[in-house]
Amino acid sequence: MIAADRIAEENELRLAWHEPDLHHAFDVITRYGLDPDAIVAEVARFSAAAPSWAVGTGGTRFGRFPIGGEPRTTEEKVDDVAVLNALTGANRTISLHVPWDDPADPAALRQHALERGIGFDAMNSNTFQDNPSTTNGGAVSYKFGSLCHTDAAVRQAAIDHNRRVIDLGVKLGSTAITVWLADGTNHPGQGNFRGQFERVADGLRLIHDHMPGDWHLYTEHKPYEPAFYSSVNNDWGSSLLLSQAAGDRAKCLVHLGHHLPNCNIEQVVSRLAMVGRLGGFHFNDSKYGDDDLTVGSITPYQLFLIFLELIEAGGGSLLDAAYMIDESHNVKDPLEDLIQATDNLQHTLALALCVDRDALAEAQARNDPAHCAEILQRAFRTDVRPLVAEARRRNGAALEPLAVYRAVGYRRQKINERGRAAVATGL
Ligand code: RM4
Ligand code: MN
Repeated sequence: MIAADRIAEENELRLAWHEPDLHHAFDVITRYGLDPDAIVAEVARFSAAAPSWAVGTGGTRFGRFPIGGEPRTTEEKVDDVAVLNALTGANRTISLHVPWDDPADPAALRQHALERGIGFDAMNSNTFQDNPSTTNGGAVSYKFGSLCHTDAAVRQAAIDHNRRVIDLGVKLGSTAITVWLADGTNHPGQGNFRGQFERVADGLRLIHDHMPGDWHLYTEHKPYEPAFYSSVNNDWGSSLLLSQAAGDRAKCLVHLGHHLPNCNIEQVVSRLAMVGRLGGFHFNDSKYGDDDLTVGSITPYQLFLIFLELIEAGGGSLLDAAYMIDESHNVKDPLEDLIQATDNLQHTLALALCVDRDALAEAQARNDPAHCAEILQRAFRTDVRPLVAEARRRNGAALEPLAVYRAVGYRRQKINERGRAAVATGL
């Protein structure tokens, strides 16, 4: 762990410039007629789960370049997330992926996390790979799909796996399961669109009905990959139909890289929120497809507009949903990338909170697009960095998280402790 007083000590060194910067930012936002303190409080309230599979390096099908000192167990993944959260104050939960995470003693894992101030976010099931623990001991294969499969025995294995993931999540104190399926086809004519969809809907309903009353199920869509002709849950329309078929406590999850090019994602957010079916979010960024790049690094204005819709959906404060970062860190230190992703999320949330929504509604009613644009631009061009730093400081986290991460030499310590060859489970 990184001790709280070490972080306070680092913050102390930066107060000489933080305080005047913050004072200036407060003046600017007060001049907008908005409450800067409320913006800081809202940013401080925000938290995005860290996925357990992203504390190790990712890779492509061409190779993987492990950084060293990666977590060897789920407990060690929790340790890394606890360090991330100590620095950002905004990653208070971890999202597990089963069977990449398959704890032998869930109660002990829960206690381990509790002692480090980390909770368990949505659980993720995996029926996109064959693993003895998900295929009824290797009796079936997901090569031709899981819940969509033509063979009832395969569908049953996939349902059983999802139910086991829920049971494990209950023991850990999680309250949600995210179902992302690789189900689809690679060749025209290979499968029947309607038959596949109806079988997935039936399976999701059975999984949904296994959940305790306070749980939610999130359907996560993706247009292609690994299926390259058709995916069963390919877009937000299909995801909405599937969540409606699954049951009352099923909602849709929007993953930013899972849309066809040029999709108006902020409008998708508005539609799903309008019908009360927006439940989860996976953040990352992309230039070409599902690139899993750092949040806000490629299309920051789109992210700003998305946050604006999430605030609209929440009636002025951020919509209550399961927020998670879903990236693949191929060349950066995974923790450094997660620090930057979280900072970008906090930053963009603050920018969106700088939009004068009353003035915007008024300008929209007057049909004044130029003034609407001025309102958005004024917010987007505001320097909110001191507000974000202040939100972190109020959470006991670091004014400059990446600098502190480097100053304490966390990666070096972990390479010594866990070994240069330690590689985390995941993709
Ligand atoms: C998928 C999807 C899921 C994630 C896996 C690893 O593309 O984003 O959310 O669980 O990747
Ligand atoms: Mn995802």
